Parts: sequence; C-alpha cells; structure tokens
Amino acid sequence: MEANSCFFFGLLLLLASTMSLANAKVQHHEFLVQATKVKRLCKTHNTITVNGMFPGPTLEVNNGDTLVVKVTNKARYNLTIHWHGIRQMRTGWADGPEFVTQCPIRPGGTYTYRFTIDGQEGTLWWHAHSSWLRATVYGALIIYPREGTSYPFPKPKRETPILLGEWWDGNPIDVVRESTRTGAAPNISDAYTINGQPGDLYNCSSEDTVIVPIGSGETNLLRVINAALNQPLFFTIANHNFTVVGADASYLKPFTTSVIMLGPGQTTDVLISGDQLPARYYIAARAYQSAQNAPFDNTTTTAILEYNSAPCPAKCLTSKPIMPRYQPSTTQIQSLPSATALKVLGKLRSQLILMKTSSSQLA
Ligand SMILES: [Cu+2]
Repeated sequence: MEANSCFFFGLLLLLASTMSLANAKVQHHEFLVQATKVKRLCKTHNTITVNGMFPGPTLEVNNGDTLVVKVTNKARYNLTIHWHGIRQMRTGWADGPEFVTQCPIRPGGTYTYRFTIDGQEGTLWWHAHSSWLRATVYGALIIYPREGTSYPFPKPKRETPILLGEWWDGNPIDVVRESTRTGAAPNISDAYTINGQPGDLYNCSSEDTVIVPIGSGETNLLRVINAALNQPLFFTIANHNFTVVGADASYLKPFTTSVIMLGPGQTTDVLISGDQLPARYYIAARAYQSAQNAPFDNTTTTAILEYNSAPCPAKCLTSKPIMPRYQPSTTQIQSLPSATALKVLGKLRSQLILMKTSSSQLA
C-alpha cells in the first residue's frame, strides 16, 4: 500500500515537472551592437547601442524559459554582454564578464549566449561587460512568473520598466581611458537618465521627458533598475508612496515607503497606486553620495507620472509637474551616527533593510 502511494506521488511529481517543462519556451533574439546617432543634452554622439535602441531592447521571459541571444558586434570595440543577476546553472560560460567567462567578441564577430532562467522571478537587466560600454549598452530583462502561476500580489494593471542611467556628454570609453592614462578619477557624468532621457531639468531635454501613464484607482508595477555605471541613486515619486514587492528577481515581504535607494546593478519592483488627485507628478532620481569630498554628479533626472484623467491645465505642458520633497542631503546623512540615522530616516531604513537582503553586486 505504502509502495503504491509512493509510486502515485512519484508519478504526480513527474507529471508536474513534465508539464512545466512543456510550457517553458525557448526564445531567440538577435542583438546587433553598433554605433548609432543619439542626441542628448543638445549634442549628437555616435553612441554604441543594441539594435539602434537606447536603452536597448527589453527581454521578457517566464521563469523556466530559455534565452538564446545571438550577439553580433559591429562596434569598433571588443565587447561581451552580461546577464546581470541570472543564476547561470551549469551555463557559466554564458554569464558574460569579459576575460572571466569568455574572450570578448571582437569587432565583426558574433557569439551566442544560451541559458535557462530557473527559480528567479521579477526584474533583472543585461549590459555590456567591457570597459565602459555599459554606459549605453544595457536593457531590462523581465521575468514573469512561471507559466500557470501568478505574482504573490494582485496583478498590476500596467507594468513599466524604469531604467536609471548615467550619461556622459562625450564618449564614455574616452572618459575611462583618460582616467587610466592620468591615474585621476574619471570625469563625473553630465546627467542621469530615466529610460535614456535626462528629463525636464537639463538643457535640450524637456521635450523628450519620459511619461509614465497611470489611471485613477489603478495599481501599477514599476520595475526600477539602477543601470548607472557607478552611482547609488535615490528614487522617489512626488506625493506617492509605493510598496516594495521585489528586488533582484526575488519577491520580498512587502513594505511601503516614499523613497528607495539602489546601488548600481540593483533592481527594485514597486507597486504604485493612482490614489492622488489626477495631475502630473515628477518621478525623480538623484545621487546618494557617501564619500566625503569626492566630486559627484549632483543633478536630478525626472520623468512624469501622468494621470490619464488629468484635466488639461494640469496635463498640459505649460504647468510644471509636482516635485518630490527633497531627500536628506548627503551631509545630513553623514552627520548622523548610523544607529540614529536608522531611527530618524525611516525611509532610508527600509532601504537599508533592502540592501541587506539583496545580494546583487555590480559585475
Ligand atoms: Cu552586471
């Protein structure tokens, strides 16, 4: 009898695993890496991009799927692509760090990455892993729940990737080469970006400010990715709290906050509700700088959270969106002993917890 039930249980397990395997898809993509004209901050650059897009294409998979990405390098630099945060189970050679798991793809060359996403759900990203090419060669990698399963929170009405980046008004490769040559720190960036756009507070940038739509009463998922090269960034939205539900492709015990901080490479999934007056609100990111006296880019990048039902005076470009309250300044944070800082800065506290639970590091 016992043997019978054991057999039955085994059969069920086998059936379940076969079914999930049957649902898993193999996705094929082509990445063409090439110089593309990109205009930011009033100046056009020959920017290295994937498929002519900046940021690059968003990959969307389900947990369990296999990605096959053929990368063709038409740029004049050596390059590899790293799948940031993916646990490469028995596919270490597909991870991507140049000279660690592979030789770089030389100009004119190709390389095909093949790996299966298993046991990870949420948001990750991909980026170039050679010199400073990742300043412009990056994109989101979204992992939906395994086929037939759902989020451990109510299904959001919309989902929007929010990629925070750092922009140099020059060739990022030249910036790092100059630094290597002189031994001095590399030049600080000239702008931060949200989905590739600096936003309203920079020259020649207002018209292209990213709009994130929301409807009254909706709950939406924002997949925030810090794709900046070096800079930890605060992220906040005027007049809106949000609920953190995941980080680095793992779900978290949800908590509500009005600001998060992401180190370079980290991702954080937040739910935001359209529970404020229909209007336009700034989404903003700026530096969290903890090094004393070190120069840093102290500018602020913005996008606009726009209620679909916002009346024209509020929606029309003539009226300025509402700006988030300023976050505690670097010096304020530094002047507090860390224990006090934790108590006083409740907002930061949640982030510090997040940092501890997150194992992601920029690689
Ligand atoms: Cu990485």
